[in-house]
Amino acid sequence: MANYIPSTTLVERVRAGDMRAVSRLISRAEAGVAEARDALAEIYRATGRAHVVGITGVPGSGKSTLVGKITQRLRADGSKVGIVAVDPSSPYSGGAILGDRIRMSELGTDPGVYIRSMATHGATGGLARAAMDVVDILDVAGFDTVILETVGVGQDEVEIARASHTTIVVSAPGLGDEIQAIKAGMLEIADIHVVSKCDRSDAIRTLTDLKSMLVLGARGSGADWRVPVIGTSVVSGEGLDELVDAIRRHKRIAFDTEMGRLRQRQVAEFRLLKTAEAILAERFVQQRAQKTAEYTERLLTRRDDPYALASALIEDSLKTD
Ligand SMILES: Nc1nc2c(ncn2[C@@H]2O[C@H](COP(=O)(O)OP(=O)(O)OP(=O)(O)O)[C@@H](O)[C@H]2O)c(=O)[nH]1
Ligand SMILES: [Mg+2]
Repeated sequence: MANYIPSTTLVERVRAGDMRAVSRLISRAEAGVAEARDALAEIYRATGRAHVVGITGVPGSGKSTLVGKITQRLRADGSKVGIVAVDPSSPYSGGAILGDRIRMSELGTDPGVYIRSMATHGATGGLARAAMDVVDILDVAGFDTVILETVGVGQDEVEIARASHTTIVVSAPGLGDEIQAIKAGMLEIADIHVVSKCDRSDAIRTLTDLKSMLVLGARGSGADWRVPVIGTSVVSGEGLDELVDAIRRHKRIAFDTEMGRLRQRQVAEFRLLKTAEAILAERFVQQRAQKTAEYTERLLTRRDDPYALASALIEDSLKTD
């Protein structure tokens, strides 16, 4: 390609806040382009400034709508906000978010806001790996806050929301199960709990159920932080300032306390393991084809057992780089 700009060249432009370079490098990170690996290594070393906020909750709980409201409030002091939505059905497109079109399209033309949707199946070599690379790029590009929205259905998605400084778990009334967070294993991971749609009369029940579950579980809070449960409504505006205030307060916990450092250590470990998994899986997929037919034959004729052959297949894929 004549006009292919090497990824390492893009890094300088990303650092300068060139959004075209940001988009290009993000696409390469998402696709797992090998050529981008050195560039992403350089990016990683330059990270550490942005406040990364994970937000998760079952589909339709109001995550994207909240992200829009949070973003507007964070923008008030000039902070730049990057949004990464890990969800193919996420209604972010061209800066517009359904349910709040007018105000979000204002955000969409705001150069201080960058919205990127990642398809869960588009990322080669691991969703977690790709999502965290994208967060890094936005960090280095100068976004003060990077919000990572993942739909709380699979373990992977929930884990990604946890790989942040501050995790928000959204529950909503009227979605069948009263406390969806329990079912999805999300109760314990929250630094901030939100019950959205508090303009609905059935929200009270969701709020009280969640609060009593938290008392029973008594988890997540430490000496420095007590996990708040915040009721919000984008209709009345209730709780939105309180939520943004909690995010800002938790940022200080994340950056300035032992609890925060411990958390970042867990995130680093998660990242190391997820990246290793992604590399392993990638190599395995690339290499296995060569021996698959031969090993299948050996399995079929019962010359070898499936465990021995599978191990051999893995060994083969690790030998070559
Ligand atoms: N009444 C009411 N409806 C809300 C509120 N917040 C969001 N909604 C509605 O809830 C629906 C889902 O909102 P989204 O923000 O798309 O939810 P989401 O969690 O991002 O959904 P997915 O990305 O599909 O998982 C939309 O129809 C919103 O308009 C609220 O505070 N009150
Ligand atoms: Mg959404």
